[in-house]
This record gives sequence, C-alpha cells and structure tokens, in this order.
Amino acid sequence: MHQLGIPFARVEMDIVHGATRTPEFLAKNPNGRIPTLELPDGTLLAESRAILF
Ligand SMILES: N[C@@H](CCC(=O)N[C@@H](CS)C(=O)NCC(=O)O)C(=O)O
Repeated sequence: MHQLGIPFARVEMDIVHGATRTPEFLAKNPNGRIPTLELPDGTLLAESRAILF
C-alpha cells in the first residue's frame, strides 16, 4: 500500500496476549489472524495473499 500510495492506518495487535481472539476481532476475521484489512466501506479482507491481490 505504501508502494501504491494508498493511505492506510496500521493497527498493532498483541497476538501473544490474544488480541486477535476477542469477540470483536473474531467478528472481523473468524480465523483470528492478522493481517486483516478493513476498507473504508467496511469490507473486510483476510489472508495476506488475497489482500495483496
Ligand atoms: N495464511 C495467513 C496466515 C496469517 C497468520 O498466521 N498470522 C499470524 C501472525 S503472522 C497470526 O495472526 N497469529 C495469531 C494467532 O494465530 O492467534 C495469511 O497469510 O494471512
């Protein structure tokens, strides 16, 4: 996204302490993993290769 000049906000997730296993995060990505990309319209994308594509 840096290379394409697409603005974004990066949110640090403390995976060691379960930040990606909370109900709030699992509602965004049921796999409970990062990266997870949230678009301005609320669309959510998981899986790094899918996000890159
Ligand atoms: N296949 C996934 C793998 C993602 C993945 O394993 N992410 C790790 C961090 S690198 C993670 O979220 N681990 C937290 C956990 O499993 O609770 C992708 O390429 O996006």
